[in-house]
Formats: sequence, structure tokens, C-alpha cells
Amino acid sequence: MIGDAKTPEEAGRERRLRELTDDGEIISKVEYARRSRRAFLAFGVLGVAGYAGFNRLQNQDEDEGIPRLLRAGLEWNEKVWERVQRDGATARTFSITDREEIRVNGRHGLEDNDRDLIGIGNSEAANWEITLTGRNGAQLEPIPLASLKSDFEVHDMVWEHKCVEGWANIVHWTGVRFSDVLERYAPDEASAEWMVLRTPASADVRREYSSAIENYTMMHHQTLLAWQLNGEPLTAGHGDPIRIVTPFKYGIKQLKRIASIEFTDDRPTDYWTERGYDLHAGF
Ligand SMILES: Nc1nc2c(c(=O)[nH]1)N[C@H]1C(S)=C(S)[C@@H](COP(=O)(O)O)O[C@H]1N2
Ligand SMILES: [Mo]
Repeated sequence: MIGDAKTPEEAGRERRLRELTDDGEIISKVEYARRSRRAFLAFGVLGVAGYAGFNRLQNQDEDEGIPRLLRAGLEWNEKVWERVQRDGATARTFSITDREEIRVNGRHGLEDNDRDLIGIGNSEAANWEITLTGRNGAQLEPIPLASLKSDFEVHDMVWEHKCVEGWANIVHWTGVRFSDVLERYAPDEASAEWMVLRTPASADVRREYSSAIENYTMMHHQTLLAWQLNGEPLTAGHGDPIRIVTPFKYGIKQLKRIASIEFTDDRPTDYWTERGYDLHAGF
């Protein structure tokens, strides 16, 4: 592996993590940068070839109504996109040794009316549950935090967290797959087109936060309900006791301190959509 000097202990831990994540290849930060550069160059070449070919499209004989040269181009394009989609289907994961510190960013739903962070005490955490509202508006059986931590397979994942403000960090999350949890607690809602996550609704909270995420991302195997960041329990600023993390969305969708989830087939809004951001906020 490139540039990684690992102690036997680190190597052992990484092997264990790799067994847990079963989400494909884990690469180092250096290798990631190299591949991104290569992908970028490939797109550049595609653009130039397209331009050069443009003038030659005239007077071509046709193949099923499509000029031959264009057709070859389309097939090549399709291959490129197939690769992009396949790559996109499972987000890049990194070696645990590449994990970085991450700042506290975004305190909506975590502050009191004096703008002080609200800490979640041990007893509150012990009784924490995520309430669920079904598509028909009914309250479903809530998900106790204690059940999340003890009834499901725990996954460690290391990926790049991206903020729309333009910074990114490689971070290590520990938690359970949202899809595993839903299968047990609300299987009938697993086909809901949208899921809207919210921070606690309370007069003590200065401003509630919400995040609407489409079915594909919520049910993806790399979407976790996480209670640890870089191997430590979440702090108040990072969204204790539980947050959603997914490598397919910008930070604005990665709601910290989940208190409730609502399922719906109607196009929802959320905190940032109401302020002009794109509802998907994905990449
Ligand atoms: N409850 C809540 N969750 C939130 C936010 C927020 O303001 N409130 N900000 C989001 C944004 S914009 C980012 S970049 C990440 C930052 O996570 P971090 O503070 O752990 O770095 O949290 C996201 N989740
Ligand atoms: Mo962000």
C-alpha cells in the first residue's frame, strides 16, 4: 500500500474493519487522489474527441439511422457512464489511517435559545428513541437507541464528508445500517419515496433542523445511523446521541441528533430546501 506505514495493531484493526464493511475496496487517500486525477483526464480526452469528431459527422453513412461515428461515440460514452454509475453505486471508502479531524459545523437543532449547545445527558441518552410517522400519518413503534446499539450488526465506515461550503474531510463512522433497522421496525415504510429526519421538537431548542432524503439513499448499504465519530462517542456539537451519515449527500443532509423520521411519497421540503437549496443535495 502506498505511503502507509502501519503498526501490526493498526493493520489488524483495519483488516477487521474491512471484514465488517464488505462494501468493496478500501483505498488510501493518495490512491484516491491519483484515481480522481485519472478520471478527470479521461473526461478531458472525451471532450476533445467529441469536438474533433463533430466536423466529420457530415456525409457519414447511417447505421440504424445514427451516423456511424456518432454511434461509436455513443457506445463509448455509455461505457464511460456505466463505469461512473458503478463507481457511484458504492462510495469510496478509505483506510482508517486516513481519517481526519472534523470541525463542528452547523448547530441548528442543537442549541438552546441563548445559542448554547444542548448536551444530552446519560439518562436522556439511555431513554432516547426515534419516533416514526408512517405514510398514513399514524405513529409507529419508535426505535429505542438502546436497541440500535444492541440488536443490529455494527459497521465501521471511512469515507469523505463533503460540505457545500467547499471543505471535505475523511471521517470514520460507527453505527448500524438504516436499512437493517427499518426492516425490523417499519418494513411497510421501506418503499416510501422520501424520509424526512428531524431534530427534537422542543421550546428549549432555538431552531429545529430537518433533512429530506430519497428512498435510494436512505436504503443504501452505506447509509448508517451512527453514534461514533473517529472511534469516539458523538459530542453534543457532532449530534449526540445519534445521527444519519451517508456518502452520497452533502453535509446539509446529514442530520445530527435525530429525534424523528417521517415517511412520505409526496415531495417534501426541509430546512435548506426552504432556503433555496436543491432538495437532493447529492453528488
Ligand atoms: N442538526 C443538525 N445537523 C446538521 C447540521 C445542522 O446545522 N444541524 N449541519 C449539517 C452540515 S451543513 C454539515 S457540513 C454537517 C457537519 O457535521 P459536523 O458538525 O459533525 O462536522 O452536519 C450537518 N448536520
Ligand atoms: Mo455543511
